[in-house]
Amino acid sequence: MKRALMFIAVLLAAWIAPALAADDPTTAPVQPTSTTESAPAASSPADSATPPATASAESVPPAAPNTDPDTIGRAVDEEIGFQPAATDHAETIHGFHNLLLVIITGVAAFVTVLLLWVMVRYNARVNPKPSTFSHNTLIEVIWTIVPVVILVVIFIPSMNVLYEGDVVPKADLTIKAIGHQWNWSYEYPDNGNFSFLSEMLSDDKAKAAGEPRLLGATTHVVVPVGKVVRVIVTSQDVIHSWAVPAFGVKMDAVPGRLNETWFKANREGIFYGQCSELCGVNHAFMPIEVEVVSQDRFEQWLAETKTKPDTYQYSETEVAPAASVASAQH
Ligand SMILES: [Cu+2]
Repeated sequence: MKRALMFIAVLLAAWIAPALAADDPTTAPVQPTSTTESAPAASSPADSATPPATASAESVPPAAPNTDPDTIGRAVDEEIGFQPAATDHAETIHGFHNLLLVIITGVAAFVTVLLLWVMVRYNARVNPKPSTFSHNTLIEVIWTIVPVVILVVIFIPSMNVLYEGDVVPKADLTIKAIGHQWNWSYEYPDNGNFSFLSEMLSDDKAKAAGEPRLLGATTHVVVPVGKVVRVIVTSQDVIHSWAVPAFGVKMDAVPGRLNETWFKANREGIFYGQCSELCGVNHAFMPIEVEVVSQDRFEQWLAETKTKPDTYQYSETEVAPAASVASAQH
């Protein structure tokens, strides 16, 4: 008993000590928050990966980053849990997560109580003469049936979530996301067939633009609100992953393969994501920025892209709109 208590004490100490150390500003690692002094303007993601310890960015007036959870999809200080869902599919995923949380908490609590009860009530000192029976039909039936019921309860909504994410409904719009080491490029095949590159903003530029550090991108994926957007995801070099948490979307970008996912944003705003497949040294510096706008604003943006040939490159050939592609498939 004494040894067991000592073991628990050692475990607690090992758990508490790093937590205390993290509170101590002298030993805590520097947190990469947006208020951290930033490095001089980096010309490429590679530069910003290793910022020098100087602070010459004070001349840039800091714009207040948007932290309104209704119009922004990003991690916010002092929040816990998921980013607010911006699609019905993300809502479904959150619901499934909450169900699993209840089940796993119940199971863990039950097993813990059972274990403690056995340790206290049936240890060698309290119960020196143990019983010798080895079978009990009722309890064996229960411990077989109950886990099966729990698994079935998990299985049904789990398949629902998988199916919903996997089967693309009739798309209003198709975009193509291509992963590169280390940025994303996008194609809008059924809106004039243009393409553009989207790179991470340097710390200074992000600060000036009121964009979150490491999440702001030079160009945004612009899509209309309430429309089914099919995203074709692929890669040019290694495996990346196109992920936007608020949409409940995460799809691997595999070279030589076209993967498909979709989302239908239910409100306007800016939603951030990141490459979510370890793809190399600058993996952390290829953000995704999706701007969900009204149909009118979307059309305005499409018109604007024609006036910026340096940013948006139009292809000679226009491809068939998504609607006719979809009908040709079915
Ligand atoms: Cu990547």
